[in-house]
Amino acid sequence: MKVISACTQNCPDACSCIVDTEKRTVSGNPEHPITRGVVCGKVKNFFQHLDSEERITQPMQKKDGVFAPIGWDEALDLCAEKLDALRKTPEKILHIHGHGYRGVFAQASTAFFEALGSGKTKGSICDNAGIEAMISCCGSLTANDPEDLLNARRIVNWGRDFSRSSIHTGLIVKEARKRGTEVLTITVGNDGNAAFSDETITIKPGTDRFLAAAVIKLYVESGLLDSGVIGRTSNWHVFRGLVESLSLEELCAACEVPVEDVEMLFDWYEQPGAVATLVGWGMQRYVNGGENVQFVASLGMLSGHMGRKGGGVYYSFSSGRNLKKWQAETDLPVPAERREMLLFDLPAELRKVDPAVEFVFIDGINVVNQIPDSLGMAAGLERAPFVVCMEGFMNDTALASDLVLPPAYLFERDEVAGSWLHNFVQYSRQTVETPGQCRDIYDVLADMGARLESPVRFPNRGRCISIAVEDSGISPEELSEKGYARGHWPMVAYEGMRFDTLDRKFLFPENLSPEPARDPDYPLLLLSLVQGRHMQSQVPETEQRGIPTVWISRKSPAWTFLDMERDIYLASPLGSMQVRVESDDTLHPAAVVMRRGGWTKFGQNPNVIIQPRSTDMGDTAAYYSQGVRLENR
Ligand SMILES: Nc1nc2c(c(=O)[nH]1)N[C@H]1C(S)=C(S)[C@@H](COP(=O)(O)OP(=O)(O)OC[C@H]3O[C@@H](n4cnc5c(=O)[nH]c(N)nc54)[C@H](O)[C@@H]3O)O[C@H]1N2
Ligand SMILES: Nc1nc2c(c(=O)[nH]1)N[C@H]1C(S)=C(S)[C@@H](COP(=O)(O)OP(=O)(O)OC[C@H]3O[C@@H](n4cnc5c(=O)[nH]c(N)nc54)[C@H](O)[C@@H]3O)O[C@H]1N2
Ligand SMILES: [Mo]
Repeated sequence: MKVISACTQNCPDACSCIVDTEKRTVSGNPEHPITRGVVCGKVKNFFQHLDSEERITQPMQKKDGVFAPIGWDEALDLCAEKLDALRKTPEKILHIHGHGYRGVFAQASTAFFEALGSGKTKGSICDNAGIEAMISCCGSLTANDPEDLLNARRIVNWGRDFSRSSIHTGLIVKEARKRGTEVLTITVGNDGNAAFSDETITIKPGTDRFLAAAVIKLYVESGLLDSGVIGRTSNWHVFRGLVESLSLEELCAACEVPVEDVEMLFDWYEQPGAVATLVGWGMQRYVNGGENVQFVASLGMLSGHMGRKGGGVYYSFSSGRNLKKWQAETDLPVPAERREMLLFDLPAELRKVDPAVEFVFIDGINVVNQIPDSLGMAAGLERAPFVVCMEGFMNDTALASDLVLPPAYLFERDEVAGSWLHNFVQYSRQTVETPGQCRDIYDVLADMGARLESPVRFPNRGRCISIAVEDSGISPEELSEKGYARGHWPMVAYEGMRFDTLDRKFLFPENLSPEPARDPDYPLLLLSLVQGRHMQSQVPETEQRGIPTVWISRKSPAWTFLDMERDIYLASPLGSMQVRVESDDTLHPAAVVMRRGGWTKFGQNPNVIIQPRSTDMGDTAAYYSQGVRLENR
């Protein structure tokens, strides 16, 4: 049987899927305007993941370092007993929640621990720096509809990878190109964008703000600025002063882009016709990541392309913007204050908090694997008396937990989820049976909540959905029948350059930070980029054998002195790991690329050597500012 469902993974594209329940295969829904009949590798093969022999299908408890099966009743009673004992000191409970699965029922753990008033994490390991940057300029987080890219005369792509993490944006871009749209990509290299681009500019990692500022400088000098556009900005005189104080040569040197390429980029923005600007998530994973995004957005604005058809600056939307939270309807009051710990710096936070954390609940995140300083994180969980995680594989986080509860995954549970790329809401229908004793986390937490001395109760599932869609204009019936429904947002964001700031005008950044001084012992930057075939760390164990590969350019200083016949290590001040080195001459010479997601237990996890570092905005992990070196041993 073929059933329409949808992907709820942590990916902007949020695809409408057709599941063949007998063959256990997935294809893209051809009717869906964004999915366009295509799903990516990670979803196409999702049943291999679901049906894997590596999957945990019953609750497991660790005793004396060894995991053994435990019944659900016993497991949930144990949790309830421990939570009851901490009910008067909820700060000793810590909820660590990630976006590993998205949607209305995915809010269950957040609602549950909010009702208890437990500690929680703040900041982000994903996209907050860019979000804060966009909000600082525009007053809100929104963009033109992705289908409006078809109206662009030119598209400037600042670091999205159309071949891996932005497949469906890539499909629209491909169609736009057939209709005559031209595409320029700005990248650090090692991406699959060449096939989608007419021009490519290679940039030094983490320095997009200087390139954007250089083009803005050319605008100021050209006298071609539009006074109507300037009138829609609030601090032009300050920004102009900042730009005039900068030298073009120094800006070009800082981003290592030749002045001819800066002039070409200026022409791309300046020639007649609408220009759409795409902003990737890679450029904000640096200590000045927020500023990088602010300057790119400022260029999109100043060149007159925001608030118009075929133009705009695309970062992302909130995937929840069409779906209201149902948390308020749990029957317990929401506490005014909760203890918060920085997610990207959790190993240090856990060491210093007083009183110490005694109960940790983890879901939707492989936290030991995916945050910086993985070994520090594992040690932090080791010190906590009781750690529970909702996880279907014996990954780094499960290994560090005392109790592992097996969840129902995508296609095994009902969900309603939005997207951070497009405006459709999808109904992710359960299409196959849940294996073994796996359970949906909403049911698990409702069950756990009922066992507490002072119970936590959720609204029923139907009520959760009706609350979720009630303000969106989406009918639950349409959603259920068709599998998706469009949320009501304008095709053009900030039409007429009316922003969501207080004065409705665009606010420029007022500071351009120089690149931070780097430790000369670690001269290369480690870029731990996404892999195309898998979702973050959800990688089969069988694909994690051997020594992991890194890529560098043959122009990299490391290429000249490394002896490829001997063992090679990738080292940071935090530690080192053995790697194999391959060449990729599209890469900037300062970069070392390792595809992220490998596990610590297989020696494949870059986060073992990545130090916790914050971006300038949004308390986000600045993974790509990690200095490293390659050495023979
Ligand atoms: N070195 C380095 N590390 C990074 C980054 C980087 O650039 N460099 N970037 C990061 C980014 S962008 C992100 S978003 C984070 C992602 O980090 P994580 O959120 O840890 O991502 P995943 O590895 O996909 O883990 C998601 C978890 O959710 C669980 N899960 C999936 N579906 C369901 C479900 O339906 N129900 C339940 N209960 N659980 C489910 C899976 O079992 C999995 O363990 O990692 C960050 N880590
Ligand atoms: N297949 C697959 N798809 C995914 C995911 C996955 O794990 N697998 N994860 C999802 C998630 S949670 C996220 S956040 C997104 C991440 O999506 P991306 O942001 O695309 O992924 P990253 O690997 O963080 O960033 C990589 C891109 O940024 C470019 N880049 C890096 N540094 C710079 C820079 O300084 N300047 C410029 N101009 N470009 C730079 C790289 O060349 C590369 O193309 O992908 C989502 N989609
Ligand atoms: Mo992410």
